[in-house]
Amino acid sequence: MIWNEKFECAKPAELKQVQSDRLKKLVSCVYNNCKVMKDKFDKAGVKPDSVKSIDDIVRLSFTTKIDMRDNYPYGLFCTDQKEVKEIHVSSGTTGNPTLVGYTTDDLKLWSEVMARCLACAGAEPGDTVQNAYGYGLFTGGLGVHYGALEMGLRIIPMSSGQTARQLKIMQDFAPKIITCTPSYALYMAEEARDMGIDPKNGNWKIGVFGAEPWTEKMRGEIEAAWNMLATDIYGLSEIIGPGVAQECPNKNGLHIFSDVFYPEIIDPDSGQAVKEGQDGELVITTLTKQAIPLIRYRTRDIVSINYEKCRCGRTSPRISKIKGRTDDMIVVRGINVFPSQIEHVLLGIEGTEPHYQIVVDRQQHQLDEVEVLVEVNSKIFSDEVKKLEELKRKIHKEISAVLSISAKITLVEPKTIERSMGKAKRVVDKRQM
Ligand code: DLL
Repeated sequence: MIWNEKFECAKPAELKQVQSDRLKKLVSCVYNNCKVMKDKFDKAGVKPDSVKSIDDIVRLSFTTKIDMRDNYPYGLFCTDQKEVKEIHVSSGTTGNPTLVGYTTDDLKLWSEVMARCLACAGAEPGDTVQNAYGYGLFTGGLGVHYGALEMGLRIIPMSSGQTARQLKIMQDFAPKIITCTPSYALYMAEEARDMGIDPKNGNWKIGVFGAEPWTEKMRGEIEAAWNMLATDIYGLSEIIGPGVAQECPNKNGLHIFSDVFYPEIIDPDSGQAVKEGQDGELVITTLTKQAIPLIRYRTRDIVSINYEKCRCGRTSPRISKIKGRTDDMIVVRGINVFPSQIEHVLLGIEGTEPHYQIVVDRQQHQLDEVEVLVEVNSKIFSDEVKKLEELKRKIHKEISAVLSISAKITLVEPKTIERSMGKAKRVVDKRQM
């Protein structure tokens, strides 16, 4: 079913009018309510009332993760904190995390776009969904939860992990829809088989998988393992959380809800639009958000876009699956990891050198493993084993606290990590995705 035909199937001219009206309101709102944004407009020499249509968006400055970090925590808010009803945070590049805040209307918007996603994947009111995205500061769990409530689904709020219990609940309550990261879906199938449960055998029909990159090959494996349709959902905390774009059963791109999240695809170096169908960086403007509306936010995710009407009847543009990133962020078990976060930790620990390498690997159908190779200085290296073990434990503790995942720490001799003349190769990703 199509949750909001008015917007998801709007004629292009009508949609453009809606986008233009919303952009005009947005620009005046941020200019009048956010000093940081006002300064940006003034610096670029753009007067809010000179923005007449959505085509004028290209005259506005980009917003980046650095803006979010530099103005942490409240600098980009356009509303009073009393209006903010919920906050979430996701990993930032260094030090400060990225904060997202929602007013009551922002939470309504989140519920609406997530309902559109679940319906787009094939859910119908009355269906049961087992939600195995993490609940908490990560936006996955609550985002799906709000959308499922809005749609009138029966929700099993499992959160992630507890796989044996997850599988038992799944068998007992026969959910039609499963939501989790694609790697967890594969892992669960493997665990099910080990427990003597045939994952093919169940009521489940639809998976709504996202929060990390995955390939068509992985889709094939998940669909075969679970005997279900595996759809892709995309989103990011800064924009709303999950709910930015979603595949329909045709699996030919993710419908992006451009009446509220206006997409542009740019060349990451020049900042200019690329031609339709070409790969580029996805830039999003949140046309109706209140607490932290973002203008031309550089997601760093690489996609292409297609404006043709889809066979499902939706006219909303479709982005390709995420093809990569323009920065060095990696997503491990749905958690965003920036090498700079690890560097930050190491710089604060005596005896380590700022030379390190992160190795990410995934054995067949297992969860991602992270190993951090850390160079220690020669003085430490000649120390007794006990001291080295202590150092290792300290690094492990601090890195796990910052990344929220447990990484294996390997201390290596001075000068063993390959030096680079250009951009250091901090990440070795061995995953066959
Ligand atoms: O991962 C929101 C989300 C939750 C999306 C549940 C889908 C399902 P963040 O933690 O802020 O938010 O991470 C956002 O994760 O910029 C992408 O690089 C990556 N990402 C998210 N969805 C996909 C996907 C959530 N379907 C960052 N495919 C984004 C590939 C994805 N990468």
